[in-house]
Amino acid sequence: MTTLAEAAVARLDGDERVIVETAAAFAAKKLAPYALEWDAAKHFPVDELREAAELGMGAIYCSDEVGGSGLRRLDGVRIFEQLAYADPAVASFLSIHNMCAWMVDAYGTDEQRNKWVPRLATMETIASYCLTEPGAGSDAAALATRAERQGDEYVLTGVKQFISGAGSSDLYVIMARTGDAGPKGISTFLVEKDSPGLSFGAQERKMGWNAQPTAQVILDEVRVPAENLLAQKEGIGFGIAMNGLNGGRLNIAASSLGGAQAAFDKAAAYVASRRAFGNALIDESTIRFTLADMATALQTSRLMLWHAATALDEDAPDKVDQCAMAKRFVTDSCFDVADKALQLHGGYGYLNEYGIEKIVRDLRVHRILEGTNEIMRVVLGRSIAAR
Ligand code: FAD
Ligand code: 2MC
Repeated sequence: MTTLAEAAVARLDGDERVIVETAAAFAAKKLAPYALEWDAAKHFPVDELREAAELGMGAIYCSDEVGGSGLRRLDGVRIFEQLAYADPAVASFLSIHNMCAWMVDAYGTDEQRNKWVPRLATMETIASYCLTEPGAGSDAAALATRAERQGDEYVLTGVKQFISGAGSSDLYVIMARTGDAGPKGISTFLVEKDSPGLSFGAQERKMGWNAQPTAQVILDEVRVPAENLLAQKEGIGFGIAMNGLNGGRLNIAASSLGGAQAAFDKAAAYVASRRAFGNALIDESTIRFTLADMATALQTSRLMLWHAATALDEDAPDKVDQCAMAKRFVTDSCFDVADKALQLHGGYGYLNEYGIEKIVRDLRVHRILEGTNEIMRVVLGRSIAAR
């Protein structure tokens, strides 16, 4: 049987298909067999991430002139769907690293790009994105971390909350205040892990995303050379952070899609073999209707993501709206698909060994991070009201 996901891939042209199949083969061999083990052990698979980077997945849409893969956002969402089919938590971390790499490539000076992007592409340097603070989550422009210029250095003080990769990553892309209150007073800094004054909070104990660390990043008068101010320009950090998140939101949604597709495939196979009341469960019309709705939600999500990714590739005027809409719709719909897949497994879906409950746990947070789904509605609502 050809699934809708396989049919969508089969229609791609030669190069596009090779990219997707490469990601799928890597994920099936290097991630899928270990996903449950890494979740249980809270193991961050750095070696496998570096192997993914060897295949060009460390800097997917960075320019090839500085070591990136030079691919499109459209290729990116297809890659993250395949990786997440095996492990949404690992795929999502790689998506955050890619967001950071893109921010350096897109906004860095030539010196910054030449220094950092090649190492980010190989993942010799792994990066974390630091926007959220204890007192500023959805209202990100209210962030309080300060960066004071002192001679040829900046001194950073503050706390970043919920940072994915914290403690493991080598480079922290930090949004900090150099000016007045509000978005225009924010700048972006590249802070290396061994900087004196930089420390990390205790690892958070989480519902999902256990194959990657999450902790506070604590800055106590961390001195960084002025050359680490991204773009060598103060006051544009909020725009850099938001533009990074447009693509990040799509990749997180693609990770939801991959996870949900895996849950759907497991459920479809399960109800075909499970018998009750004298028949296979798949012969119940209500179960077929459920599967039909789940398949429709997956395909709608995929098409919406491809459309939004193309809007980003083309720098379309409505790209922010398209990304917000896709993030909201895909992460909600795919969570629902994964939850329905769990339900179709009955009590077995609740057991860890079936691999469904992990997917549900991992996908739940996609409705919260990289901008909550309420904030995605705020973004869209503002845009509709301004028309
Ligand atoms: P709040 O902003 O306090 O929101 C609480 C609730 O109020 C939410 O439901 C929200 O939607 C709602 N709400 C807020 N404002 C409005 C409004 N105007 N209208 C309607 N509803 C509203 N951040 C990083 O910077 N880097 C990371 O790597 C990172 N990784 C994360 C990993 C994990 C596992 C988690 C859980 C979070 C991570 N985050 C990261 C933080 C994440 O982006 C924030 O949790 C998220 O943006 C929400 O912020 P908050 O938790 O402070 O919630
Ligand atoms: N793309 C590009 N520019 C954007 C943008 C986007 N998505 N969103 C806002 N901007 C620009 C906006 O156009 C404006 O620019 P200008 O001054 O040139 O007009 C500027 O940023 C300020 O925007 P607003 O006036 O809308 O600012 P406000 O503070 O009212 O609201 C809001 C901003 C709510 C949209 C923003 O704070 C937000 O997205 N919050 C959610 C935070 C978030 O997503 N956190 C994720 C953390 S990372 C994470 O979770 C990981 C797992 C890595």
